[in-house]
Amino acid sequence: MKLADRVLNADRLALARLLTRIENEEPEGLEALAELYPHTGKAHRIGITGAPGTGKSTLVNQLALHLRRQGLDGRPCKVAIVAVDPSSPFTGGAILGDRVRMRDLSGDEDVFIRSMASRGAVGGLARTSAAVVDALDGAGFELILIETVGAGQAEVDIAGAAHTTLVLDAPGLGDGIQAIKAGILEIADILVVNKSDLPGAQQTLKALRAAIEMGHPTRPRPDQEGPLWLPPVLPVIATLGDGIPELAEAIANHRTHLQTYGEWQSRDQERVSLEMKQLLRELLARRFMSRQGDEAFNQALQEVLQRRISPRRAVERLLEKENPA
Ligand SMILES: Nc1nc2c(ncn2[C@@H]2O[C@H](COP(=O)(O)OP(=O)(O)OP(=O)(O)O)[C@@H](O)[C@H]2O)c(=O)[nH]1
Ligand SMILES: [Mg+2]
Repeated sequence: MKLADRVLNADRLALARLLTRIENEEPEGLEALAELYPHTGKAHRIGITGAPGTGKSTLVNQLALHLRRQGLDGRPCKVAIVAVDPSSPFTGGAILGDRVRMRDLSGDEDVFIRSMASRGAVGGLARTSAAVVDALDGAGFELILIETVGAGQAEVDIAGAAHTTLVLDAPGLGDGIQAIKAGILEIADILVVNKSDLPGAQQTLKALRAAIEMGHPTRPRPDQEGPLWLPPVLPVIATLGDGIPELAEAIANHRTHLQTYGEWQSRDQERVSLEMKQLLRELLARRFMSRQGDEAFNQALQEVLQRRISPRRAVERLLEKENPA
């Protein structure tokens, strides 16, 4: 049976193999993904980001456990976890959490966990993680939790690939100032103050709520159809699972909001459009290099380094050679 068909038949081993093929950009993986693509579009993609050590993995584990049992509408569902470039191994959070519950999760047929390392390629990371999430969507996982460390633009891009983005903060990180600085507050649909068992949690909650109210006018803007979504700020203790049901409820509310005001479709469209533009750039550049070879490029590069022509002019000339007018 073909790889894509085995994945559609809920063969976990085939799915694991497919994801590896996709990550390595092997033709067999890209082929299978193309076959799976018509089956995608059903998953709710949920991004989880925040500074290193804020408890993302611990929270993702607890959330997966909750969603596995009652989904967002009280019905059990299939949950996938994608940990993108975790600075600590994904299992670290799991092992440090509630051991009994984690064992439940790891033996669960309806939960699939995948860690991805960036191998240094920033654009490549965004691209392959998008493809991995598509594959999981096609494989029938209805809720896909995507954990990324919120430290730079690449992470913001990956989180931007979600329908719902959770931004985690924790007390002792400077009352949310770090999150605001990193520019990740703007991408938050839901803010979580994790480690609410630690001192300072109340201040962090207050600071984030104030920041959200300052940044989001409560009056609807004329260019938007529905009312604005005001990101809730929720206290959670991921290690104990406290606040997880409330978090799931907030995600369900956000989903209803997206679906009611057409934002679900517009977010999907924006995500796919960005992905296609990025692919177009990459494939064109790759095609160009394979036709003209490095030599033409290096020659142009030397001319630029000698200040004879500008980078812009050099690229224009290379393109003219490719497609003489
Ligand atoms: N006190 C307290 N500690 C927590 C809580 N949640 C997580 N931790 C601890 O915080 C540490 C980091 O947790 P992780 O879940 O690995 O954090 P992370 O954000 O995934 O970390 P990276 O992936 O390395 O960025 C671990 O020691 C957890 O046990 C919490 O609610 N309260
Ligand atoms: Mg982690």
